[in-house]
Amino acid sequence: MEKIMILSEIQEVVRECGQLMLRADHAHAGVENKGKYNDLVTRYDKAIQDILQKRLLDIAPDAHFLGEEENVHESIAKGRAFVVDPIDGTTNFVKDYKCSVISVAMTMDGEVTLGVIYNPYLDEMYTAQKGKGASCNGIPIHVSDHVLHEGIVLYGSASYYRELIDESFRLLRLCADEAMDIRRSGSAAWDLCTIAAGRAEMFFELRLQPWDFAAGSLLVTEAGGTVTCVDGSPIAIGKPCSILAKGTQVDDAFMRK
Ligand code: 2AM
Ligand code: CA
Ligand code: CA
Ligand code: CA
Repeated sequence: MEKIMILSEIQEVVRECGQLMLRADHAHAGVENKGKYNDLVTRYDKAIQDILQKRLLDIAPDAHFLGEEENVHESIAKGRAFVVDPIDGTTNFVKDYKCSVISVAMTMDGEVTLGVIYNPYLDEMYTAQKGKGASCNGIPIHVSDHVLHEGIVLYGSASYYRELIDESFRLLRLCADEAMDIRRSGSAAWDLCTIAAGRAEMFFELRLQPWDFAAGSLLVTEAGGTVTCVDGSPIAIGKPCSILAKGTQVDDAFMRK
């Protein structure tokens, strides 16, 4: 099937799922933890993943499916696959903090070919197609060309990975010396949209999962930016990775001193 048609069908289902988030009954969200007290899931995470799984596999029945919830963790190494985070920013969602997104990537042999991220609170639909650029609500987007001294650094601090806190904050301290200001949204996929849209200059977070960064990494690269591991090596979509995304004029060598 034509990629352009797949892209519009993905947007349609993602938009519907966004309506579910906006209409959520937060008093009865069915909040549970997945082992650690701060690793949350709600009935909305599960319901949205179920809808996405069914509808995306209707669009491309041959595809594999990798989603955060309910142990649907198929390999994406070969052939077509969907990589889905039904709600990125679940803690924000539980708090009704209104900063959570739906993230869907389509991959071919482990490479992202389509990325869709929807922020229902801002009604912003981010899309990227490999080799064809990135857009927000149909308008092309570009990463920032500011240097870090005039820039904002976004970060995720991995409070749920206690063993990574010291290293996260060490890197954050380095960023505080280089950048104009610092932000933490609580949604890695949203942070990648923010970099792709040129609203901030650099993002890093240690040990993200494929569903956190698959779609967003294509958005950033198609918007003219760079996405690597924090150590500067190339990212691989099928496994956990510490992500660093940036605009065109950011020198991130200080992160590796
Ligand atoms: P989530 O809301 O889909 O779980 C923010 O630091 C990023 O970390 C978000 O993308 C968030 O995704 C993810 N995150 C939050 N809690 C987490 C946990 N317990 N384990 C791994 N990732 C988590
Ligand atoms: Ca989660
Ligand atoms: Ca996530
Ligand atoms: Ca999630």
